[in-house]
Amino acid sequence: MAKANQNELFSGSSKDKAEKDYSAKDIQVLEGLEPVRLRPGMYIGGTDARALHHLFAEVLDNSMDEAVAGHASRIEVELDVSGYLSVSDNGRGIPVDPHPKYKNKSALEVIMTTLHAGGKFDDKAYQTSGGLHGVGVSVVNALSDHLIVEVARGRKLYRQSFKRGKAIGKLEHLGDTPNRRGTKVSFHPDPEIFGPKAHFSPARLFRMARAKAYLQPGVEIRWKCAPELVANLETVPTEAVFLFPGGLSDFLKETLGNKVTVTPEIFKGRSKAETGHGRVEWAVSWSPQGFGDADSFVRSYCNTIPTLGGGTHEQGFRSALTKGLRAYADISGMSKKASNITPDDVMNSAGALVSVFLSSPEFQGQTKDRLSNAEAVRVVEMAVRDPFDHWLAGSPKDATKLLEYVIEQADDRMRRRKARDVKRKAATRKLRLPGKLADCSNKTAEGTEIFIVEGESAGGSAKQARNRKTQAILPLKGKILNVESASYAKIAANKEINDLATALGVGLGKKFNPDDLRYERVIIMTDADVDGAHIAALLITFFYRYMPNLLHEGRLYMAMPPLFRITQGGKSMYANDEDHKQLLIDTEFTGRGKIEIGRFKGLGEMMPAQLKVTTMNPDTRTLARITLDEDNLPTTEALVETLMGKRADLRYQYIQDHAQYVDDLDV
Ligand code: 28F
Repeated sequence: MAKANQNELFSGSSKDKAEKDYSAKDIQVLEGLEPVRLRPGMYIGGTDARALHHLFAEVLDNSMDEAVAGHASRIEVELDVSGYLSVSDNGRGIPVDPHPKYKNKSALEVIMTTLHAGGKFDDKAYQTSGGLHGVGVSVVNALSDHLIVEVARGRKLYRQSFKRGKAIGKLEHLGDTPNRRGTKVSFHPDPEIFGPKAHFSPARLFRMARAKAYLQPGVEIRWKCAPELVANLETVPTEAVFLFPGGLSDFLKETLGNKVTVTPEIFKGRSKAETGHGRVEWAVSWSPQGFGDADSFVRSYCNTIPTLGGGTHEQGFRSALTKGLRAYADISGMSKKASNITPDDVMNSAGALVSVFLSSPEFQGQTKDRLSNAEAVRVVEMAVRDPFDHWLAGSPKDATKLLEYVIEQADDRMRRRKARDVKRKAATRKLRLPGKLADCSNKTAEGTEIFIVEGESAGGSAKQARNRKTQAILPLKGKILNVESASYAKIAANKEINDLATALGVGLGKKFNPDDLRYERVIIMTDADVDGAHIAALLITFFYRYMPNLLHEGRLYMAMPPLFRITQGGKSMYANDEDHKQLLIDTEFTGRGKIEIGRFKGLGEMMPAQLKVTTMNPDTRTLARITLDEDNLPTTEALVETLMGKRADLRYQYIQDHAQYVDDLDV
């Protein structure tokens, strides 16, 4: 996209291509503003101080969009003594030509007075627009008892005033303005909406303006505030200029102050995609003393919008740092010591900032502040991983210091868990454990595992076959509740679920703490038939919903009991499935004599000794670990909902779409 250079922007002489061919025809007009005043909470999350400052964020985001799109280089923010807040930019100026559908209204008036108007849809210049995230300036207009917008465009100056979202007069043509371009919005929040005592907090506005400047290194943000409003605030000046060429790393340096950090240098960088979709910027440093009252912090943004709820961009960042450190451990001969480090260990004392730009951001959560685009995991991980590998390799001494520090975090965590285990193991002994649980005798969770076994008879065999020191057995009677389609009350009242949670030591509801797990591994052991598979699916759904850490940490397994026993003379072996059976017959039973093939109908049919050697003994068994595709969690989420949720129609459709891939359906 055309990027006017600095002086052109100031002199307003740049005839940006987009200015000519962009006009009112591109505005998708949807509806009036009445609903906004009736239910402001629906649009700005409430009418409290946070919501009041959201008005500022909305207007500022539109200026930032112009800057991110490369059309503006300066933004001014001014709070005057009467509580009017104005924001201006030196961008292209909101289009003012007549709107094709509303003949007697300008594009500007349509954008200011209709909801969702001015959606910057599919325009390259707006390919990473934060404004799309917001509800548009018309909401600000509706909730202001007075708003004035000035547009300098095509070397002409225009103005229009509004009262509670309604135009007070026509668009005014104020004549030539050869040296100015851009948009200025001055507004006064409506006391009818926010209450007579509501007022902007200079400190909050100051912080919001400064944060934006870090996020768009090229843009200069000027701050001005009436002296009366900051008289007793030492941290907020009456004037300031924010311009941070170093972007996020300036932000982090300022936050770090003179803290001691593990490595002398901040790990920072920005992706090659200088502007537009896929641009990533980051800065991270590790401080053992923490950051004020927190041990660590992560601040993330999408299109300069703060994502307080985190999201996929943070996931990609954590993943890149964790994988990078593990890889560094491998090449520096520390992989054994580093084998326990988790993303939490890496981030637990980190001060991290990550900013990503996406053309169509998706936000989730109550306050729409969690980024949910699955691609952001890859975009960020791809952008960060290589530079991190180089940063580590570039200063081996510091890299080793950082790795040792993170290993220490992991070791501390394991020690704390072990100490908790001993305490908990003792504590839960007093707990009413389900009678049918055959617990193991080891005092700590480390090295122990619990088998969740389908049916009483298999449970009996398993209790005989197990290693009493390290293996616990919890027989389940038939199928457990499908938690995906059950109410929480129903789940909490379900005996089987409660027995399961108590046996695992994690409790349910408020008492639920996945870290209280009484075993290192949980192994699902069901018959290798349709019912067994269903029970396994129900259990996996329960764990996915109520103990996701089990999956994230790779602690959930499926036992793999054999389907066949092959005997010839005195020799016998076990096969997991048809292919394995054929392979063994072709390779292990080539001698003469009759080959007997026995098929196991279920675990209960197995003698304890057979069950032990084929399925339970860690030295001879095969286990399938159940893991999550960390790069595609939203896909997993949708799949669990489809396969286990209430919507039978979705399941039906899924079966229709995938039936073609099933080859050996044993009905
Ligand atoms: C103080 C707040 O709102 N600045 C803005 C622009 C520029 C354009 C624009 C805005 C195009 C048609 C949707 C101009 N010329 N500051 C601001 N600057 N909106 S808001 O266009 C709106 C879109 O409808 C603009 C060419 N393209 C875009």
